Formats: sequence, C-alpha cells, structure tokens
Amino acid sequence: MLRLLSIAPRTCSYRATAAPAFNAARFRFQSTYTIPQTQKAVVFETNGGPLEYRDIPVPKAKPNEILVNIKYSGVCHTDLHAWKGDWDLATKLPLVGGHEGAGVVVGLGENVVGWKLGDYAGVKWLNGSCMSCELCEEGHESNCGDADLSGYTHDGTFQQYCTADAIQAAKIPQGTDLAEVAPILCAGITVYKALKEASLKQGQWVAISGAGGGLGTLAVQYAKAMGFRVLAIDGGSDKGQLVKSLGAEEYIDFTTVPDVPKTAIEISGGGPHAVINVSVSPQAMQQSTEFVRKTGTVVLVGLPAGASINASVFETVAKCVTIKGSYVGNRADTREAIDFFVRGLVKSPIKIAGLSELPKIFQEMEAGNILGRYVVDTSY
Ligand code: 8ID
Ligand code: ZN
Ligand code: ZN
Repeated sequence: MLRLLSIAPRTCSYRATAAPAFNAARFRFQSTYTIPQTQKAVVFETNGGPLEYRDIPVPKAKPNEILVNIKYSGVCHTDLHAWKGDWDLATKLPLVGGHEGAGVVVGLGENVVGWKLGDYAGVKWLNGSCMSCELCEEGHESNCGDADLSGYTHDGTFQQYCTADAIQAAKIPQGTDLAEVAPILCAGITVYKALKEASLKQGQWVAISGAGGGLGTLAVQYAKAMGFRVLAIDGGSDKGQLVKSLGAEEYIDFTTVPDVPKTAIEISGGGPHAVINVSVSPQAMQQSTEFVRKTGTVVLVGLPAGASINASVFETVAKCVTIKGSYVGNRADTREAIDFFVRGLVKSPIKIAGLSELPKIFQEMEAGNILGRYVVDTSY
C-alpha cells in the first residue's frame, strides 16, 4: 500500500548545473570513514507491500565489493516494476530497491583494485556478471545468465550505504554534482546505448516515444548531442515544453493528436529513421512499427509488464524494418555516457525529494505525472 505523503522538493524547478547540494570538498581527501552500524533505507517485504522507511544494518563489503555512501539515487520506472513485481523475473525479498546511485567510496573489500576511499562511485543496474561466458567476453555483460542486478537481486541504492561490485561500479570524476549524475547511471547509459543500437547517421530523424519521462528527457539530449534530429512523443503541453527546451525539434502530444503514426510520418517526411521506445505503453510500441521509415530501426527499451507487439510480416519485410531490444549498457557505454554528462552535453532534468518520500514518487510515476526524473536525497 502506498502511503500518502506530500512531496516538498528541495528544488521546484529543474536544476541545470547548479552548485553541488552538499560540500563535495568534505569528501575529497578523507582517508578513513566511520561506518555506522545502522542506516536509513526504504525496504519492502513483499511485492506491492508497504514501502517502509526504517533503520536497517549497514551491509558489509565482500572481498570483490566497495561500500558506497549513497548521497543521491534516481528513481527509475524499473524500481516501480520491481516493487510491484510485475515482470516475469523474481526480485529478492525483502528488497531495498534503487539502481541509479551516486556517492562516495567509504569501504574496500580485500581484493578490490582501482578504487580508493573518497572516490566518487556510481551504482548501476548491472552489478556483476560472470565475466567469462561468451556474452561477457563480447561485452554483452547485461545479457549474462549470471547477472546480478542492483535494486532487484542485490539490495540497491534506496539506502545510505550500499555494496557494489568493484568491476561494475562506475567511476565518477571528483567534483561532479552527485544529484545530477545519478540518473545517468541507468537512464543515461540505457538511452545512449539504445541510440547507438539504432544505427543512425547524423542529420537523420529519431523519434523518442516517452520523451518527457526519466529516460526520454535524457534520450532527447543524447540524440541531439550525437547529431540526430529529434521528434519527441509524449502527453501534455508541459512535457512538450520541457522536451523542446532540451533540444527536440518537434513534439507530438499523443493525448491530443488523433493519428500519431500519420503525424510522425508527415513531420519527418516519410517516418523517422529510428524510434527509441521508452514509454511504458504497448500501444505506443506497436504504433512505432507502423510509422518507422523504410529501412529504419525500432528499438524497444521500455518494459510494460506482459506486453507484446504484433508486427506485420509483410510490412516488416517489404519495408526492411529492424525491430530490436536494447537493455542497459556495458562498461564502455557507461564510461561514454558519463563522459557526455561531464562534458556538459546533457543535463539532468531532476527534482530532488527525500528518500522517505519514495512512496509518493511511485504514485506520481504510476500516474505518468513526472516531468524528467526524481532524485532522492538519502539524508531525509
Ligand atoms: O535497459 C532497459 N531496457 C531499461 C532501462 C531502464 C528503464 C528499461 N527501462 C524501462 C522501465 O522499466 C520502464 O518500463 O523503461 C521504461 C521507462 O522508464 P522511465 O523513463 O524511468 O519511466 P517514466 O519516467 O515513467 O517515463 C515514461 C514516459 O512514457 C510516457 C509517459 O507520459 C512518461 O513520460 N508515455 C506513456 I506511460 N504512454 C505513452 C504513449 N502512448 C507515453 N509517451 C508516448 N506515447
Ligand atoms: Zn533503471
Ligand atoms: Zn557472463
């Protein structure tokens, strides 16, 4: 059951590159940290059960892990799926969700190399894989059969201290705003990889379906930075305004435009060369197979529970359309996606709330009311 809370975001408008919300210098040169025995976390015991903001023990880092003092965590729609348990993949229970965490390394397992106390680290969805199967060997670590997932099979970032595999944890340069970088650790990596999967050329049209949400607002910006023309699709004039301010050239409001496929084809002069589907709407995904340009690519990213799409074989063959899935990204995608952010090519459209306000954020997300991304501050 969701508890009703009124969210009092610390910032009401979207932050661009504001000053870090906490004193970054405090963390920089510290060589030891006092780790408390207990910490605040949001925990659920059963899928769909109460989301409890309470004290739990601080986890201990295994030999291959770092302990990260999470300062901020993005709230991804996947966290809502995990809480509801609506996918055909079991979560661990009880579970601390969250997989867009940014914080400071405060503990090192005995086998860890390449990290030191005080480093900034990102905790992302893929928290470990076997590293020796064919998929891992070829850089498809997220498809590994032994993948460990933060906030799903491994307690995640909706807590103040989180363990993370030292190989998969993301390096974040010192001085980076930890609130703003947080959404890059899932949303950013995922859409950047999906755009690469779309095999677009500079100057071609890409439609982002679900453009006003967490993944979508970043997809619009990565697409622009990569040299593509963006046709954004979502619902409502506020989302339209936001995506246009982030670089979308055109916007289709699916709540008012009667024929989305026809309009998409008209605007892009024959259909977008690729469609990145980051909505949670099976209908929108279905439509994208109809309006994608001949020889174009439909990339499925959003994961509506139990959904399938039904593509016409004749149309798919005659138009030479590619329909493919894209699932987060590997370590190289992570490094590159963070680099775009650090260089200022993409900004995080975030609102900050307290970790204790997560139930209300889930409620707003379910209703499709969130513009961009909520990031929770683990200190309240
Ligand atoms: O690796 C992956 N494939 C991956 C990684 C991360 C997230 C997949 N995901 C999945 C999530 O599990 C979720 O199913 O991507 C989906 C979107 O995640 P999100 O961006 O975190 O969700 P959001 O912020 O709620 O945004 C969804 C947007 O879709 C719009 C909503 O208005 C919202 O802005 N939308 C909907 I729902 N129906 C639409 C429609 N018919 C639509 N936009 C256009 N047309
Ligand atoms: Zn995610
Ligand atoms: Zn593997």
